Amino acid sequence: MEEIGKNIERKTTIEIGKENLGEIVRLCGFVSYIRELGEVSFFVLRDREGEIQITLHRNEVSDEVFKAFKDLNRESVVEVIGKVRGDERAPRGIEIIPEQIKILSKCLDLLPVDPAERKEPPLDVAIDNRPIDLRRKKMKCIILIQDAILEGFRRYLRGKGFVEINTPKIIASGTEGGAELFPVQYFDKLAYLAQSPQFYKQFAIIGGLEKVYEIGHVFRAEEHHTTRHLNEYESMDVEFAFIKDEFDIINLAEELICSILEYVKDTRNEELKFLGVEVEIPKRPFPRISFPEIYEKKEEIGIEIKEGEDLNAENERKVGDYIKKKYNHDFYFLTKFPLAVRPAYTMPDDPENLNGYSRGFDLIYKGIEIVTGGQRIHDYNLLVKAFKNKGYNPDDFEYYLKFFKYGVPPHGGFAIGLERLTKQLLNLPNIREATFLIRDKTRLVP
Ligand code: AMO
Repeated sequence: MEEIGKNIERKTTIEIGKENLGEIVRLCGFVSYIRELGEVSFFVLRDREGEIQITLHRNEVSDEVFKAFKDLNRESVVEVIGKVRGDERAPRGIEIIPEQIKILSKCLDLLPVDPAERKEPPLDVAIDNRPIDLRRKKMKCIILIQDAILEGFRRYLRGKGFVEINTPKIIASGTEGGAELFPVQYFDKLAYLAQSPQFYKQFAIIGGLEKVYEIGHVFRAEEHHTTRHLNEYESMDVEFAFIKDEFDIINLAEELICSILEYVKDTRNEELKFLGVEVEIPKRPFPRISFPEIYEKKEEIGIEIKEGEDLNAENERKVGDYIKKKYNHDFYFLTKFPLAVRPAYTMPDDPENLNGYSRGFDLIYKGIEIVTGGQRIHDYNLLVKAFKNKGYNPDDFEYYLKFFKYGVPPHGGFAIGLERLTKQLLNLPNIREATFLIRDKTRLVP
């Protein structure tokens, strides 16, 4: 009996269809449902892609197979070798008549989250038990769609000649300003976890790589406990050279976002349908609104803001409502941020004025910031001046600043927060629902 199926390659549930009728196949997965009805019993085997019914007619299966079936319990992991048969009553019109059932690992305890339950578990329970929670179809769909976002990002950029880089996540000093750094003891020195690959992607430009991207974890020691902040998240970074101004970057970001959404729509249609999400490919160009315009139109938009101030989360959403009403668009670029609210490396709109506007921008999607970017300063003297203007001691940033002495192409880029994009695309109320394993202020495990 052990020899049956030894040489059969494993198939997944979606790889088996009516075209396989009569074939012997080997399947592996979890037992998601068991039913015994006298002469006929069945169970449902679930793998990553879907489910299939395994049917046992008492007079068709051996005693050994029937005994193995009697030992099954829900969520145990099994291997089944059997014949594909048509049955219109089975969910996909096919069922498997088992010739061998092997329990690979038995489920020993009551599950903390029921994968078969359509009702959502409370978010805390789901997060605390994510390895099991991931067995729920909804959670799996979210992660599969997130995978398509990453693949769409890579495909578009590689198609445009971008090179993937990987940079250190243990760093000597912050890059984004502010105090959102996690300290780490690095032998006899104090180091930090990277809050962005910002300086390093710029180093790749200085090195002449011209167009680069990086997908990597970043760490933010933010105190915020909100529905859109994590303390560790996946940053999808882009940087490229020989730009005229920030609008070259904005145009690329826009095309990239559309391309990602198209890829998700093309490859994860089933999952989107399950989640009840219709992906609309946004019209280009996306609406753009500058800070000077925001200040000028604050009454029309319905927000309170002083000149030179950043938009807070509520105002970001209100501007989004205004744009939605005016242009019927879910996205908008917020351009010409005041330099005062952007990091020191940001190119001033007017290089003579370090207290005015910048060439930095954000992209807001359904009222939440998902992308930040801008043109960077590539002139050594201006860069040193900008760092001093922010109150930094240039000596502390010597390891970064010194490389700007050797000729640097005009450049810029942006970063997309993967979990934020996933959350907004799938209309999830909390970023934690768009994240496999979570690091937030209260969670260091699992
Ligand atoms: P910024 O700090 O705005 O920019 O981050 C870029 C994008 O990352 C996402 N994001 C977050 N997601 C989850 N939790 C958080 N705590 C969090 N903070 C930020 C957002 C945001 O738009 N170096 C620049 C990028 C650049 O200019 O290239 C930077 O890191 O989606």
